[in-house]
Amino acid sequence: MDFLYKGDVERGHRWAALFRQQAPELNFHVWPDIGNAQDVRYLAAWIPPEDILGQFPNLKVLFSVGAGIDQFDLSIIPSHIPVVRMIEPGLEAGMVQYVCQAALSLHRDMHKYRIQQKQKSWLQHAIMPASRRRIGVMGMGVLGKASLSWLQKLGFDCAGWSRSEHKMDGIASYYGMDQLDAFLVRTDILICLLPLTDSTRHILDADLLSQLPRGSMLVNVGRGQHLVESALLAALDSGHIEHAILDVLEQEPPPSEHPFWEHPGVTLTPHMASMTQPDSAVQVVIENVRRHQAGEPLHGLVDRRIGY
Ligand code: NDP
Ligand code: OXD
Repeated sequence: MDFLYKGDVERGHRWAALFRQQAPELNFHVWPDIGNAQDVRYLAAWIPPEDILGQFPNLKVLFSVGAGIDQFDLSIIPSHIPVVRMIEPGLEAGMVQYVCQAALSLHRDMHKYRIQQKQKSWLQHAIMPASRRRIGVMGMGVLGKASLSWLQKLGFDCAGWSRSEHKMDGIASYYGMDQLDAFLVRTDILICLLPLTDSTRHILDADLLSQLPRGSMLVNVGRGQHLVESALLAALDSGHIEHAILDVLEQEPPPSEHPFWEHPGVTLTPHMASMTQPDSAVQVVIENVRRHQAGEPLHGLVDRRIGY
């Protein structure tokens, strides 16, 4: 029975070593070595191979190497093949670190100090207590909730928004389109941690940004396609949005002429907010393979009706 990995090759070799130790009964292959395609039962992919079922007719489970599954076209994956997203502690820890550093950096005006240094300007800005800084996280899933609980520990005034209702102690919770406006008007730093689906594509548009208070700030760690980039540019140029930290963009990497590269109101990072960590992820994946073989429910099973 074969397990095929298609993603970053260096990390794939670490997966292979861990599989050899922890699940020696599975023949593990790192793409482009696919072994005998007929024997592949489990595939973990970041960018999926073309014609998955044509190539691997006996596939039983498709795993995403990451938390997102928007790289898969669910319409061409037969419904008898479960699609599983990545939920693992290393990925969660990385996202919490990124989100907290982004929120702290915006909260403590680091974007202003970076510009001031270039201008040789030694100027202090008043420190606002964290309890007065209202942070709003879109997406109260695995990563959104973990981030919210650490932001709360840092003393921020936190709220979350999701599709269905979630309760977290001390965190204001909003859900559904009806409550989006109320969530936005109380948000000074907006953090997008949504999955990309038909309902969330381009959700960060001119209308949504206009509902944030003037001078608010944005962190996008979901997907580049959540954001209408021209709307953000207009909001930055008018001063409505003070600064944006973007880890994900519509096109990655952006072309050299993209205005975000040089914009003083934008901090870019190359889609590195978090990464699946082989040492913790492999344990989770092997556990899921064993669950599948025992006919038990899989952790992180994607609900195809809602697309995440
Ligand atoms: P989850 O599936 O655990 O959580 C998704 C959350 O989004 C849920 O709370 C869900 O609501 C909410 N949501 C989905 N659709 C809507 C909608 N239409 N309206 C309102 N809320 C909605 O995902 P994760 O937390 O594991 O991951 C989130 C995303 O983070 C990934 O899909 C990926 O795109 C991104 N990511 C980015 C990384 C990076 O390095 N930049 C790294 C890892 C992930 P409900 O709870 O009601 O279902
Ligand atoms: C993910 C990512 O979805 O890294 O895991 O973007």
